[in-house]
This record gives sequence, structure tokens and C-alpha cells, in this order.
Amino acid sequence: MDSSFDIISTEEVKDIRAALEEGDLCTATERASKYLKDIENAPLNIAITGESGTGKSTFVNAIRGMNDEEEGSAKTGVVEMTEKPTPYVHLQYPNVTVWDLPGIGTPSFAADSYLQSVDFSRYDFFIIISSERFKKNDIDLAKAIQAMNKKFYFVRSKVDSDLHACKVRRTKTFNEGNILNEMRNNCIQSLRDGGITEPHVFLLSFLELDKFDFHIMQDTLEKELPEQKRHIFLISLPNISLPVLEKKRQAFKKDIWLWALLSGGVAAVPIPGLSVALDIGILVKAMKTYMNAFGLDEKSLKKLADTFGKDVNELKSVIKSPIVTKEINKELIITILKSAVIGGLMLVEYVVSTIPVIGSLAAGNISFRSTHWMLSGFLEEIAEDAVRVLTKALESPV
Ligand SMILES: Nc1nc2c(ncn2[C@@H]2O[C@H](COP(=O)(O)OP(=O)(O)OP(=O)(O)O)[C@@H](O)[C@H]2O)c(=O)[nH]1
Ligand SMILES: [Mg+2]
Repeated sequence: MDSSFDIISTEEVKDIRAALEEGDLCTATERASKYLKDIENAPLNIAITGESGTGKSTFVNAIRGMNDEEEGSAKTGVVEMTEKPTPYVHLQYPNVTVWDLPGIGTPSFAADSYLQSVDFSRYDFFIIISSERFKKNDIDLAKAIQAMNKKFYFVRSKVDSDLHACKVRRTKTFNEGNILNEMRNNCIQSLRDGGITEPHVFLLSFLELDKFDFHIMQDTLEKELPEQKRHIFLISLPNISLPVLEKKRQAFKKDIWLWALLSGGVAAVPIPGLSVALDIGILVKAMKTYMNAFGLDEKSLKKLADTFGKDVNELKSVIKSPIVTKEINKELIITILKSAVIGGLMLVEYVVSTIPVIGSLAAGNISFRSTHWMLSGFLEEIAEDAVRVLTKALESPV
């Protein structure tokens, strides 16, 4: 099924469509505005737990796109047992919090009282990390989480070290795929033996988060999260791999028509010199949202360059969109719209064929189409730039 169908089928979006079909643009706009706010501000609380030294704090940093030395990062590599869950707020998306929970390694560990003490109800899901076999405490905890009707996933960390050790020890027969399968099967078996019937186990290295089972984990979490939390989960992911960039592009593409509806809706004002009426502030907001999510701002580019040991100017050199390097403001948007008209890109002819849900009211509206055209073009431009930048960052040094 086309992925754009998923979101279109949500109740909220059905309501927006219904209002449009009744010709009630005001209600449709109000609902679209609420929907866009809701999906961007949906709270997401992720609990990270496991025994001491398994890499919990390293994961907390990596999943927020941070290294271990940055201000605001979780302390790693030191034995520092915290008694309380420590919240780490996502730097760009403050409604996303990753919680570093106290270790579960003590012999007197009791899963129920642990869950009470960490206030289990606040988390959307738990990630239980182990850097070796999953043990009794991990299993007891998973069962207690299940009893509370919450979700949990197992992550086997430090896969890079294991592979390295195998490579050193088995020079002739080394086969990465086989070793990973063996590790995965062992983990699953030990969890099944412990009474967890269908465990989700992901093999990861927190030092190279984009490798191994990262994409399977990301797909699984995305599918299992409630619909209203999926968007924020996806866009808050670090831009570390091409599939992540593609997911973000798709997530935004699905919602362009809503932004277009808002911009061409009740708050639209005529733009001098153009035959359209738009709320340009909405366009500025949408475009800034995309820029942030794809990490093409100066700060994010610098961080990416540092992570991959590249020069930031080398990464910038592959950026093609002239808009990326400019400040996104109302003047810029008017310039783009005007140049499109002058340049012969006839907005009138732009057919919004990607949005079958929209009634003729909006699809036939020139302002709606201009906005849709502009946002689609901008999204494609910056998504492609993000791909070029990351590809450059991933290039091995010559
Ligand atoms: N090779 C490798 N080392 C890792 C990985 N994850 C974490 N480490 C290292 O393991 C050590 C412990 O990591 P932490 O993130 O501090 O572990 P923790 O679970 O938070 O430890 P406590 O807070 O003491 O319970 C650090 O030296 C990390 O750099 C990994 O995936 N691969
Ligand atoms: Mg820690």
C-alpha cells in the first residue's frame, strides 16, 4: 500500500477532508492547523535500561545525534550509578526525551519495584540493552513491563567489538553475516528460554549507529508506535543514513497538502504582483521545519563534518540548492514565487495529482497549488542536498 495512504486514513485527516468536501474551508483549515501542531508536538518518551556498562548512556547520545563530549550529552564510560531516571531532551525537538534509567544489575533487583521507582507509565516504550547474553534481570524486567501493558525491545550492544574479536580469532572462516545471525539467534533463544515468546532483538553498535540492525529497529518502532507519534519519532532521528533521510522525505511529503491548505486558507492575503493569496508565514514555517529536520543548517553541518572527520566546506561544496544557504524569510519566498512565474513555470498548470483526498475546492485553487508546488519543490531540493551531503560525509578518504 502506498505509504501516503496511512496518514490520509487517520481520523483527523478524514475530518479535514470531510470539512473540505462540505466546502467549509474555515473548519478544514482549523483542523489542518491542529493536526500539524499535534504531530509535531506529540510527546515521545523513550526509556533506556539494562545492566551497568552496557552502553545505555552512549545510546542516549547516539540516538539524539550527539557525541559523548557535547554539552548536554549523557556521561559515558564512567561508573556512575544514578538512582533516578535522568531525562535527556532532544536538542531540536523538546517534546522528545530519552531517559537514562538506573542500572538493573544489582543482585537484589526486583522488576516490579524498579518499574514503580522509575515511574513506568511515562514512557512510550522501553529499550533493554545488554552487551552480552540477556540475563535473568533483563527477562524479569521485560515480563514486568509486559504486565504493565507497555512495549519493550531488546538491544544487543557492542556488536562491533564482538565482530572485531571474531575477525582476529577466526581469520580463515570469518563471515560477518553468519556471526551476526548466530548472535541474533542466541539472544532470541535465551529470551525464549526465559519465557519471552516473541522477542524483538536488534544488534547494534552505538559507535556506528547506522549499521547492523538499526534500520530494522527503526522500521519496527515506527510501525508499533501509535500513529500520532510516528512523525516526531521519524523526524527526530539523527541524519546518519540514507534510509533515514528518505523516511523523513516521505513523512514530510505526506503532509504538504495540509501546509498548502493552511497557507492558502483563511489567513491568506493577496501577494502584490502575483495572482495568488497566501499566508507566507506558514510557508516560512514549513520550510524551516524541513531545513531543521534534514540538518542542513550551519551547526548541524559542522557536527556532521566532525563526526566523519571531514571539512565542513567539503560537505557544503555538494549543496546545490541556492535556498539552503539563504535565510528563509518572507522576501525570499516572494522572490521564488515571482521568479517561477517570470521563468515560465506556470503555477496554473501545476497539477496536484498526489492528493486524491482533496476536494475540488482546494485543488482548483491557484493559491493552494502555488503553495503545494513550492513546498514540494523545496522539499525535494533539500532532501536531495541532504543525500549529497551525507554521501560525501560517508565517502572514505582517498
Ligand atoms: N565498542 C563499543 N563500545 C561501546 C558501545 N557502546 C558503549 N560502548 C562503550 O562502553 C562503555 C560504557 O558505556 P556507557 O554508555 O557509559 O554505559 P552505561 O550502560 O551508561 O554504563 P553505566 O551508566 O555505568 O551503567 C564506554 O566506554 C562506551 O564507549 C558499542 O556499541 N561498541
Ligand atoms: Mg550510563
